[in-house]
Amino acid sequence: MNILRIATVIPAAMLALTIAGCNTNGSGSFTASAKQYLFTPQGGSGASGNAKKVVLLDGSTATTLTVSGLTPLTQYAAHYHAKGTASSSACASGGGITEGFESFTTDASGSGSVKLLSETSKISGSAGAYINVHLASSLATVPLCADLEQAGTDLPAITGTSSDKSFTAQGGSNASGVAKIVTLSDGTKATTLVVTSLQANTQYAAHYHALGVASTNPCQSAGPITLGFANFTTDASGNGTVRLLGLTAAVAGDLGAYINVHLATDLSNVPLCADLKK
Ligand SMILES: [Cu+2]
Repeated sequence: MNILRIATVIPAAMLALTIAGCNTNGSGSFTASAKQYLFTPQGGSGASGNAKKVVLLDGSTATTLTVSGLTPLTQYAAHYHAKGTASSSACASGGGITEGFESFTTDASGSGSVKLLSETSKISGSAGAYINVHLASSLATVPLCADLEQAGTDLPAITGTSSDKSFTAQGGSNASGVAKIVTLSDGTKATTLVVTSLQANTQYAAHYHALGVASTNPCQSAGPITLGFANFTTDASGNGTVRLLGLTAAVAGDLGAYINVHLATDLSNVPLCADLKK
């Protein structure tokens, strides 16, 4: 494997960005380059797949893992790992986890996919040297690894349009925030929620909701959840950030009428809502 490695590796952070026109605040459109890295089967697993990385202009990176040849109907975990010291080869270097994907379950043919929106700086350079896919029930079993120190393959450029939606305080809260929504031409949507003045050191949940029937005002319409963010915890000042990469179709039209931020321990407590129909 070392024979194939080139002396000067290109850090993931240096992925080229082609900017056709950009605006990181408010609304705007841009073009970003996309790179694909192949997964290499580990331990004779016979599995395969790829990791697609798109570096956005707002400091976030969208990663989609597509894998096949794994054990059917089985739960897997995947992580970005930092470069470790055990080997000069990234996949054998034993580095620590820097960012985790949500666990995912393979279909009846052993294929699966998982998406993650990350803060780019957390997975750049040596902080994002490789991605491992682990058996969720036994993390020591690693059927696939993608070496991100390899050059990767250029994919057709991806265009995006960004739109910022303000959160409105609900129920007497004095919190505030913004939902930064980037709709990408590959059928995904990258959403970053930046919220302030919530309760300090407290866990919150957030979801896209469909338009409900209780009101014509989306935030009062009590519609069902269509896409959920990972729970997040505010800092000592009550500020928090959470990111989500999802399929645009899941929140298209009335399926994505509003985004609520809920107290994780009491979902009926909703301090913030962003009306996406405005
Ligand atoms: Cu909700």
